[in-house]
Amino acid sequence: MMRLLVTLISIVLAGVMIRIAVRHTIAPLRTVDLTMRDYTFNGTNPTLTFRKGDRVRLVIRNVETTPIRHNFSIPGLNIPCDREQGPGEIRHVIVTLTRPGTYEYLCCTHRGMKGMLIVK
Ligand SMILES: [Cu+2]
Repeated sequence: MMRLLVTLISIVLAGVMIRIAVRHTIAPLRTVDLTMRDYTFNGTNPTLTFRKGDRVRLVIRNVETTPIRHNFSIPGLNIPCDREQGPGEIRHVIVTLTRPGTYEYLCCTHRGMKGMLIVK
């Protein structure tokens, strides 16, 4: 009887542990490509929309056909300007979006080369 009780309690505890583990599972990494060309991101400076908690990998690529250099940053998310990227160079930025809000992504080198990133 006692052994049965211990077994039942163990099963219930295991279920609770599994439920807690699932709830705290890290969100999958979502990859977003940003190309830099003609002083724009992806040609249109698109608004990028995410949900709170999303983990995002930004793949930022300079695809200019002339020797124009760009430099990516998201000041509001503490993603600083880095060294300038020449044509063909790629920078990866991985960020977890923990705070809802509207943020600006931009090129540090060229004023007006920017778009919005929204976390809902
Ligand atoms: Cu630029």
